[in-house]
Amino acid sequence: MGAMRFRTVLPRLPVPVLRGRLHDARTATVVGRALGAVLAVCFVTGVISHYLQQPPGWAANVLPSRPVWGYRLTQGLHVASGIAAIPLVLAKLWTVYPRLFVRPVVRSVLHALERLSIAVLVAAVLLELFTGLLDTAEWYPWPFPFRQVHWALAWVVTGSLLLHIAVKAPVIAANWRRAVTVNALDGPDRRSFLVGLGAAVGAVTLATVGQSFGPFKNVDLLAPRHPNHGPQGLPVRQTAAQAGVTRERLAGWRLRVLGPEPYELSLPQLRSLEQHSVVLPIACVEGWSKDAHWTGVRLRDLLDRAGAPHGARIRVVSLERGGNYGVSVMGASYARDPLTLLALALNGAPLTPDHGAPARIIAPDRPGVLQTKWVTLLEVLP
Ligand SMILES: Nc1nc2c(c(=O)[nH]1)N[C@H]1C(S)=C(S)[C@@H](COP(=O)(O)O)O[C@H]1N2
Ligand SMILES: [Mo]
Repeated sequence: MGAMRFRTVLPRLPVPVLRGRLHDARTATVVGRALGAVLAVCFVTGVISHYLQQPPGWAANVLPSRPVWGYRLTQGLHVASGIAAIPLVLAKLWTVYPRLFVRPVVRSVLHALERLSIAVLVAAVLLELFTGLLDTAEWYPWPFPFRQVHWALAWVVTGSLLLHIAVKAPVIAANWRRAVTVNALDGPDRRSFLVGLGAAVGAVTLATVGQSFGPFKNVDLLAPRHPNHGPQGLPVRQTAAQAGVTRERLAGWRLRVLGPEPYELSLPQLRSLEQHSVVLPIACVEGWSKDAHWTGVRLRDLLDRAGAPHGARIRVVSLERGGNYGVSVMGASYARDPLTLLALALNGAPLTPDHGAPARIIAPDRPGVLQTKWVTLLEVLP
């Protein structure tokens, strides 16, 4: 009896009937392949970012330190493609959402599995883009660790996306090219939709990419960082005060180098060593980056003096206690690179406390989080 009533009520639910060209398979295919391309770039650059930041043991010493702008480019692309994916995902969902209301809800086991995989894909991709976008603004209003969850979700998105593409392959293939027989009504509505979507993608990209791409820095209206804002012409993510690095803690600073022949240096002693100047970017995982002039002592000179073997990895320890950035490990390819400095000066002036005074690491082709500030100890690892 109850079931009967239910059955008669169901069809009267206000189910939207949206069958126009904006919701057809051709539009879904055109938007979907643009989204697929953008997500592929985002995934590949994200994997690069992950392994540069946390290299697996075998890779630690062989990661390339060239080109010096490599990470700057891949991370810039990662954040830009992630941002571009947001309007594309929304447009894709809008195009296909009438399919949410197809009846019967499930036709078969296979159909149920397909719907389930799409639910997983949609949930994962929305959460992935949302957490990534908020990370660019350093905003973490959730109880889980960002990096691990963002990494795991990337695989969920990629797996369910590949499954989705496989299931839809016939539909995608059939709609890849524009139908030859275009009826008189076909065209303008779809074209305006796609042009509008392209404009939205262009607008969010233009308004944010300036945080890493100099020529657009004056229009980075939506970017959380402006590359010119900050002391000494370089942004600062975490100030000395925020890191708990106080004047008292910096007083009496010395650099300790632990290796086969350990030694200590005061700041004047460090300044009396051979100084080198390099132009290298800081490239933050959050998507901003900026070139700067750095002057200091070559890390490899400091390591040679401690009798470090050429293949050794180095642990770099900051005065900063706690937090995620106080210690970094550097593989041999970076440590031996002539461009890698223990920098004492930035853009022609001694480092300010916010930039890691008196000494910080700057190395080519490395994520910003590993460019440790307020360095007090270099330890040659066995
Ligand atoms: N000790 C220490 N080193 C650090 C940081 C930090 O917070 N503490 N920030 C890192 C990050 S995330 C980046 S991008 C670069 C530049 O950060 P800054 O903007 O805080 O100077 O320095 C890195 N080195
Ligand atoms: Mo960073």
